[in-house]
Amino acid sequence: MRWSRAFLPVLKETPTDAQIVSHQLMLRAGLIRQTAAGIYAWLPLGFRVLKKIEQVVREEQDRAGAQELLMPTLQSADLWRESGRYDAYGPEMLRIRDRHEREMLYGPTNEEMITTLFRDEVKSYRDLPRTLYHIQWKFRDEVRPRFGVMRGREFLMKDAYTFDLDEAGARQSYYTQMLAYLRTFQRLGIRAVPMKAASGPIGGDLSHEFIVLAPTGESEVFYDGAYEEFDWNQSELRYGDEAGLQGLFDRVNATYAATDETHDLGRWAEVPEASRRTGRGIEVGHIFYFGDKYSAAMNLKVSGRDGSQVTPMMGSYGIGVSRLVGAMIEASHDEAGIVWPEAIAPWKVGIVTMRADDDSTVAAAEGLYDRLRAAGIETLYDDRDERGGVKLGSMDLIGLPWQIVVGPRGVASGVVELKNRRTGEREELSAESALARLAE
Ligand code: 5CA
Repeated sequence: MRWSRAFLPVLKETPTDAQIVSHQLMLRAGLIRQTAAGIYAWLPLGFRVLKKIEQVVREEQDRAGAQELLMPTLQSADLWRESGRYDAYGPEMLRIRDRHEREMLYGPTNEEMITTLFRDEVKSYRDLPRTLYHIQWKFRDEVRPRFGVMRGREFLMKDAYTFDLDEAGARQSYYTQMLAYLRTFQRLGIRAVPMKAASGPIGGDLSHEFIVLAPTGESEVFYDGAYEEFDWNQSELRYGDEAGLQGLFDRVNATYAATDETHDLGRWAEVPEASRRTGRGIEVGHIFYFGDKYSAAMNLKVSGRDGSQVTPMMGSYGIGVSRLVGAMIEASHDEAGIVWPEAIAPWKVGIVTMRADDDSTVAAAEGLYDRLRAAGIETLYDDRDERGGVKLGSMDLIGLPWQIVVGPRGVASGVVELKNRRTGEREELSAESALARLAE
């Protein structure tokens, strides 16, 4: 992408209406613009990041055996009357009437819809277990939307739903999603610690929140530093291996982690002092097992092995995909701007020409841009007619992992400068070597 043709509105000043650094940076670096309270448009740069996060979430769900579908954002009120949640949900639910005076709502979550979809098609124990998910916009009319996409009213969620014949099966499904979550966050390059949660309005007795450490987080957290050592991609952890997954769950339960709501001073005292970690955190995911709460209320039954009627056991599993964009910036930025991990960077490399009025500099930068693109490397080329210093500042602000700075002096001696955004390390090398390095 050429910056001169891009819709990439960066701001020099920090917007005064944004209180936390991720919100400030998302506005300054041109990721989002607010269109109504708690509702945001995703500009091209923000949208690229959102799609990349979504894709990592999708790939890890698929790897764990979940199947993607897509349910609508608008739902019928009748669906929610069946479960009894239409009245229980309260003012967070955005209620709408269509032209025929039918009561509708903008979905805050999809337990009811998935339960009826499943109920209407599935007849036998052979149809279980199943895990279905979608990545779709939700609406919750939060009293105080704040911190940008962190607590929005409209937000993007991955929500998965599991159906099993019995509680033992449902627990395995729960453990499977737990592992998928740990792998998803590890791949995104963030440390998200699973913490036992009070299960809230969704109900159920088995529930964990996944918390990313960040000083601006809404909840206070306490956890064992052992979480910093775990590698959730180790090959011994395999989907389908019941004993292995049980072991994973036992290990998570045995390794202390809690929010202020569930903090247990007795267990905390047993964590070796050197290993105690405290801080604040952002909830990026939440998983729930709720048994037959929806299947019983909505009359979902299948015939069991012995011909009897069985009510499937269910769980639901959410990841705040749009919230993750903010959470990742909270976890990875410096004074100059955002520092994207490579896995989700909007582009891998940014090229900056220091002198847009110098023909040989421009020719070298153009050549490099063509070759990077030919090599399939995602590149943003800042070809704007701006001062070099301004362009370097913008490039730092938007946080691409690599920068190639092309200036007249270097071009004369056959080198460009390759800068690593995270470490700040710079190296002068030939364009060929820079290309080879980035293609690695
Ligand atoms: N039905 C369940 C699981 S699918 C559910 O809705 N869970 S939830 O309420 O915990 O939401 C799942 C995730 O969505 C949360 O962990 C959080 O990361 C994200 N989320 C919830 N509310 C908001 C909001 N107002 N703005 C941004 N993200 C949100």
